[in-house]
Amino acid sequence: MSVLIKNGRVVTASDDFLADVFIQNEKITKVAENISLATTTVIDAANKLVIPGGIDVHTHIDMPYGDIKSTDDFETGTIAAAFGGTTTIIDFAVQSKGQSLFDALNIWKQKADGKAVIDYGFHIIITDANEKYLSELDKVVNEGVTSFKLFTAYPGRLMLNDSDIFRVMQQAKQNGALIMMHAENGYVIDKLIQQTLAEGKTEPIYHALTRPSALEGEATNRTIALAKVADVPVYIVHVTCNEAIDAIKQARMQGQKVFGETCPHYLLLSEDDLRRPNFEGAKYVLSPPLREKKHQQTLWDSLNDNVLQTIATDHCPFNFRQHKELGRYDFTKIPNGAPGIENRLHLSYEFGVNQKRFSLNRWVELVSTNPAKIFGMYPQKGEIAAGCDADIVIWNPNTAHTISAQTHHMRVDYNMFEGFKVTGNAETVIARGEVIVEKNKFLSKPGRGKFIKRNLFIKK
Ligand code: DUC
Ligand code: ZN
Ligand code: ZN
Repeated sequence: MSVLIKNGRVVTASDDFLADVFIQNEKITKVAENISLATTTVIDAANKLVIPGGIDVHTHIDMPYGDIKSTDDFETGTIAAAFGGTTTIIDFAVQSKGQSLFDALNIWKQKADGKAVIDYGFHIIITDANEKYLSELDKVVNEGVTSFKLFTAYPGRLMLNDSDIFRVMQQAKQNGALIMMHAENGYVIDKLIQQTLAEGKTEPIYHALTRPSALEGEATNRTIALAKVADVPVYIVHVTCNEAIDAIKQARMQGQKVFGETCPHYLLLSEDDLRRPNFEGAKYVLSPPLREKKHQQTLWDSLNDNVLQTIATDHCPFNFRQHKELGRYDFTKIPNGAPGIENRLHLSYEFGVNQKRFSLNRWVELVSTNPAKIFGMYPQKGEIAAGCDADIVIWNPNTAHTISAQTHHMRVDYNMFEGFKVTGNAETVIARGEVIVEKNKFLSKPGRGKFIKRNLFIKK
């Protein structure tokens, strides 16, 4: 099977040129002017951008949460991702306490197998740093799971103490894996929550008010200090605020290998959304919380200045009806998380590129190339060149649409960006050489996506 993309404007993290792209057997085989090879499928990309498929390195699909689970499974979630121009995701397998890392990984592999329509990898969330599981780390890395998320929040559930965090970092130092951190001070947050509920304050806004940005700054600083002593690189997930940015910037200026991610909701929404009437604020309950607007400019600047390197979604959808409503009388019972997998490229293109906050090349770098590089998939993914996987989005920069739950493909009953107007859309989406989305139609089948064995962050 072959595909020829004619007359497009090829935009990568580093280049911007007019060329044709030839695809054969899942790979890009040629990028050049005026290719005239025989093919079964020709796509005219005149006046459109030809970019590497988006890579979302932060999703929670089919994730158990108390008695419920996130509403997208690997079929619905990855179809929605594809409609938005994302052709690879990295989801989080969660280790329960007392569980082998391999068991956790296998559970998540089974969730994805036969369902995912785009390629996927896994990080593992380590919640039990018992030495017997740490010894598994090296073996899991050999299976292509080369990044591990830890938490400084949620004591008794997901949190590791500083000495366990340090032990995992030491193990990563030995095997070359990348440590990712959810950085918020869990002990202090839990105390604030206890005091706030005791005062009878139960509305969604208190989710944000009990998780102040200073506590994200503290935990980010602490994480960076521990990584420095362990001498490992560290990736801070979902960065939201000035205090965390200051910590990352300082460390990077001193030459420490610290990377950071933010998400569209921190760039475009704020604490004010949690104050929406009729309990609608619950739609915006996620962690770390949405912040005051004053943090947004810093986040945009950091994406431009390379203090932050990636935009991911933290896609973790729960329905407003029935799920979010569990917390109508107690904000701590509102399931934590929100949908976003479908709109990452739309929003970052509109508010980043169209509104001149960063360049077209930087956009590609933030949503595709850097995620591939940091998470061990480059140049297989995140690039347009001969030999790379043919994961390509033909982006129409002129298509305008209004984001809405009425038209999105995510299996959830609301969209945080309802009513946002964006220009730019993934018109044709090619995943390993197969056209899977064309003009708002999904053309493929569940189960075509493959597990990607990722390389180490540090080559051994
Ligand atoms: N952290 C995440 O990354 N996602 C959902 C909730 C959380 O605390
Ligand atoms: Zn997190
Ligand atoms: Zn997350």
